[in-house]
Amino acid sequence: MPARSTILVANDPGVEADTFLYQAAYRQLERGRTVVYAVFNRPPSSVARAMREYGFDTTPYARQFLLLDGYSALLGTRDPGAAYRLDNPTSIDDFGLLLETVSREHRDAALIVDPLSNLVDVLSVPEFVRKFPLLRQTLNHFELTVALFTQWPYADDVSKVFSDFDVVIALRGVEDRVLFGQYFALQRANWKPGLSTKPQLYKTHKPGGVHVYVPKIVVTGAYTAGKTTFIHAVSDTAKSANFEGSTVALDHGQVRIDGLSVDLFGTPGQERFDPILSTIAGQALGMILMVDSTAPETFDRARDMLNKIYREGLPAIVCANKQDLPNALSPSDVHARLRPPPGVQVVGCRANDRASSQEVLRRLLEQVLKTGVSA
Ligand SMILES: Nc1nc2c(ncn2[C@@H]2O[C@H](COP(=O)(O)OP(=O)(O)OP(=O)(O)O)[C@@H](O)[C@H]2O)c(=O)[nH]1
Ligand SMILES: [Mg+2]
Repeated sequence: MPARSTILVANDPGVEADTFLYQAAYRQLERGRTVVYAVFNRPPSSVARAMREYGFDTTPYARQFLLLDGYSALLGTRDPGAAYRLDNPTSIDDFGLLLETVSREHRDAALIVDPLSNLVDVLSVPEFVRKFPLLRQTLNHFELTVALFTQWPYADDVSKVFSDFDVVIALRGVEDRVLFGQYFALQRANWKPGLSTKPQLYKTHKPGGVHVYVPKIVVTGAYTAGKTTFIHAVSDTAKSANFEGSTVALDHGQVRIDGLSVDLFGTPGQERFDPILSTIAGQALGMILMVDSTAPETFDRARDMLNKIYREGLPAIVCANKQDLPNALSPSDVHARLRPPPGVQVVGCRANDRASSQEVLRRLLEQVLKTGVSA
């Protein structure tokens, strides 16, 4: 991002957005930058508290983290934790003047405005639209501005002000009567015309912050190939329904890796469960085929399972498992015998080793992200 960029995070009501601001603020603190966090709709000290829950503890950065209180004056109170106080939170002009002062005192600070739309709510859309350009100039004094805008169904069109920002990121909900998912999409970045991303589902974690959400990766393969072992090795929490050591329903694991939050679903390997295979694998965003590299007699069965789930374009990887055993075939030998579809790589792995299993998952997730985790 070029210096002095302004980013607008525009969310639909009900879609979690705070975490994006907390995470942005924290990353700036980590880089040694001063962060001015202007908050309009709740007590400023609650921001630091909420950030801590997400794992973004601001205490070590007390001198760099400055809260601007645009809330308390409305209640006639004072927040002792705030460095600045806006005495008239309903005045966009006063806010601009205060920001002028702040930016003079803290050159090259990052500014967070949580939420900018609060000024629309206390003014009116036409007045906000008329007065915003002046405030916009003040934002240029900051090294970076991240402003949140919650898009209530306003009577007038407020999106005109969006074009004054360098970057617009939309946060939307995936709805089917109830909200069951949320996604973000980069709509525009001024310095790179034409750049926009596919919608990415996300989840927020306490602690952890915003993670791109990959709701379904399916792990399949023949009986005893190592699917359950793999899922338990990479997952933070995993559940399996096993009977005498073999999976009878499915394995489910939740993984957090490299800023991603991934749900893994393992299929049983026994043939008697094949009728439910396509149900488990339906709508998968990627698949891992586990094969036991020491048991080439199972490869026909493995290929059969792959064919039941694989469709053209689905990110997929073959895991040549049990590489620690002396009689294991090498990944290239497994490839030669298994003959997976073009573009499906075979990688070696030891499912009982966390790092090795994570490596396989990473390779697959790279492909999944290229394809997009679309809502
Ligand atoms: N040496 C070695 N053993 C492994 C490895 N991965 C799995 N195993 C062993 O292989 C056996 C079967 O592993 P599971 O993870 O239960 O296999 P599965 O694919 O879930 O089997 P089903 O659910 O019955 O289809 C277990 O005894 C594991 O400990 C590995 O990388 N190396
Ligand atoms: Mg199993």
